[in-house]
Amino acid sequence: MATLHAQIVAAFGRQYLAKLPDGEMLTCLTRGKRSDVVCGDHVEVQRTGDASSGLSLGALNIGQAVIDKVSPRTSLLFRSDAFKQKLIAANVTQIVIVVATEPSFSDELLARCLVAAYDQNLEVLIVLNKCDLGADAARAQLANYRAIGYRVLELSALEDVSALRALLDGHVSVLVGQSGMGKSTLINGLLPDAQAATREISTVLDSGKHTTTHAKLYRLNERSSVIDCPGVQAFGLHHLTFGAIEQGFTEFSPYLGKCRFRDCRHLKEPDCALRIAVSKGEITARRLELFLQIAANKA
Ligand SMILES: Nc1nc2c(ncn2[C@@H]2O[C@H](COP(=O)(O)OP(=O)(O)O)[C@@H](O)[C@H]2O)c(=O)[nH]1
Ligand SMILES: [Mg+2]
Ligand SMILES: [Zn+2]
Repeated sequence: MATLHAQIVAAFGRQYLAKLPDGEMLTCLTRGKRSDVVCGDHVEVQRTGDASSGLSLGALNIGQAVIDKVSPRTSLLFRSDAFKQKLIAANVTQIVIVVATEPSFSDELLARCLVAAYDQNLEVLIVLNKCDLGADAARAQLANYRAIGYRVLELSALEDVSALRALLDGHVSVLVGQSGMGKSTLINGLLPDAQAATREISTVLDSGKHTTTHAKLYRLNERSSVIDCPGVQAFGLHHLTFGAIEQGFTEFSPYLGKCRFRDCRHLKEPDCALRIAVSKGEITARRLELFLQIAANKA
């Protein structure tokens, strides 16, 4: 049987949905116990039967295939605790962290996402959604993130997503954030009607639920795609070293290595360059506090 190249566009348990270059979808299993395939992966597959033997998802009949090989990844976004890793998306070039004016969002989760993004060398965009509801409090919460150099885009997914569409161009982007922030609403606004079939498959996978239960990749144009993920409440960084977490707080970089002690943990040590920077107002107390919290409890 011929080897086909495909991209994983949805992962649900140990089953996957892969898309061939001509747009045809296949449901895929892995060989053996392999389960480390994730949305965004490029894979080699072989058909295992004719289309009529495949799964029937709603009105759509989809052929079956088996995944032989996962191509080397340019990036892998994942979270981890002491026991397991949870893969989020592969081969993305940009992370879009979605927060909203309400419900309130966790700035610790935001900081964790930023550290993970830095580790995988991803472009970062912070989207403040639901600005139709009044943005003052959330805008103030994000002011320091703008000050340290992150792009923050304010919008309302229900009104106009064109500014976001422009910033997704040329990227494989992944939308992450707590549930309820509006990720799926943003995706709906971004997708042209021509993608109704893709959306139909998504709906069937989620069995009509309003919450996103599986990561899904949508193609926006020939050079751009976007992955919608289930909401995350925790973003474990067990896999990162103390040093990697320090670097993920990008505004710390001028001060790293400048403490009196080379192994300074930035707690109570004398002549700690980070604590001095906080006392001078060059780093916010909240960011150092978030750093210490994450370094002490990575997961
Ligand atoms: N007012 C307002 N509500 C929004 C906006 N975007 C999303 N919502 C609502 O917020 C809720 C959660 O949206 P959803 O897209 O499911 O969030 P997700 O969990 O991040 O995918 C839904 O009731 C949406 O209608 C927005 O821009 N303005
Ligand atoms: Mg959702
Ligand atoms: Zn220090």
